[in-house]
Amino acid sequence: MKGTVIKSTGSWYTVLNENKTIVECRIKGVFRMKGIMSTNPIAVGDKVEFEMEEDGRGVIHAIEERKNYIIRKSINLSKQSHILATNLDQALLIVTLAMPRTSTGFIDRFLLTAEAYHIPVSIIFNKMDLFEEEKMMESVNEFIGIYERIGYKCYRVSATENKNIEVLKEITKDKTTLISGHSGVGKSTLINAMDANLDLRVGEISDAHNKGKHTTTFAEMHPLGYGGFIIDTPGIKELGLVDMEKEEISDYFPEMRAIRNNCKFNNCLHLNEPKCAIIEAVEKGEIAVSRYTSYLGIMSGEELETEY
Ligand SMILES: Nc1nc2c(ncn2[C@@H]2O[C@H](COP(=O)(O)OP(=O)(O)O)[C@@H](O)[C@H]2O)c(=O)[nH]1
Ligand SMILES: [Mg+2]
Ligand SMILES: [Zn+2]
Repeated sequence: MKGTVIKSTGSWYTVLNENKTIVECRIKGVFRMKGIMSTNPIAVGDKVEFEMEEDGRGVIHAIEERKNYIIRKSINLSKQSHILATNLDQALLIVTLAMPRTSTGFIDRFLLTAEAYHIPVSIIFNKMDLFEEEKMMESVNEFIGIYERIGYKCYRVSATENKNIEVLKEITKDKTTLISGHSGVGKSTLINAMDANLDLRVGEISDAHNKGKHTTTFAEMHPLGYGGFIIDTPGIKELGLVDMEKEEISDYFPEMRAIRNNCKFNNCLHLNEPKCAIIEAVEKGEIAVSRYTSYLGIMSGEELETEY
């Protein structure tokens, strides 16, 4: 039988099979992935083959090749990674401009990582009900415009006022979607607004907060009533940064990638080199200063805020 892993707790895997029933499965044999050493052989999103045992449980014996995956690097410097989720169609980055305000540094770091993983991202600006005054709208639009101009799809929504939730349903229908963002931005409220049957707890700080950073966090995949899956990664707001060379980083900033070949030196790092097309674009206001600041921070290896 074939199915999709929707939850994993370590040794047991919850598999939704093709006829929409749920089977608890174990694994048999060794599953190893090319390229990375991971603490978990199978993760949420994996398409697996399994056989039923007499006790009504299953045994997974094969795993389909992954379209993509996201990992979280272990913090203890071992080379092991934890696979958070696989086979994603897209990610929705939930951000807020107040209560709490999501920083451009965090947004840019997330976008960079998703670009490197080849996962398309839409940015969802939640709590828009807080900005109804016209004066405020101006600075809101300016902020959002930075990302719209680069080509990211941006949506202005309010989970509590049920504004623009229909469009979120449209873009998630029949897709596997990762939901990310800081704690408190309204992820659970939004997911509930999209599908009331899910009934996630609002205002709950994830376990990772209480247990500290070293806890292994398992993602969970929720089937949507209207088709598709939502993957929620409790307590994880940052994707593990893929290993990348300094020369590659500007490739993952789409507005830099577009003009990088115009730099005088083909190994230009866009830091202080003469005739650098990217620095010139920042000076002309064609690349946002905040984006370039994020680029410099990432180039210098700066750790972003990692509070949970
Ligand atoms: N004003 C306003 N508050 C919201 C909105 N969405 C969520 N909240 C509030 O933000 C808080 C955190 O929401 P929650 O869904 O738990 O956030 P999560 O940590 O990202 O899952 C709760 O008090 C929600 O009621 C919104 O669209 N507007
Ligand atoms: Mg939540
Ligand atoms: Zn350059």
